[in-house]
Amino acid sequence: MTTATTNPNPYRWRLRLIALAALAPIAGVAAAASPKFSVELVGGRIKGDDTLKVRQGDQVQVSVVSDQPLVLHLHGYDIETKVAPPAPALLAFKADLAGRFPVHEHRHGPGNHRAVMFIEVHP
Ligand SMILES: [Cu+2]
Repeated sequence: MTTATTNPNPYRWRLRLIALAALAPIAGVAAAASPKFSVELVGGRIKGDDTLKVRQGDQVQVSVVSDQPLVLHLHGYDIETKVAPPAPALLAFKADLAGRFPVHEHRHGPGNHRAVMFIEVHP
């Protein structure tokens, strides 16, 4: 006398595992990127494009060289970075806030508070 055994189809489980494995790379794409920029300031003015574009959530790194000492102030995020030539300075932050933010230069004396570049954080 034989007992009937339930026979769960092993192929069905295998197919589910394949489906999960296929989804994993898609989840990876949504992870935050780490964009890196290099900018050069001459006389407090940027050479090239004055707008850096990143995505919200990115870990952003901006390497800055300048021919004169100054302090960069990223408004909105309220981050200050001192630039002391000839060493490059690093402005690093996590782009949590979306929007267009000016980076000011702060130097001693009047009239030295103006935007040298902009950082656009796109949602
Ligand atoms: Cu400022």
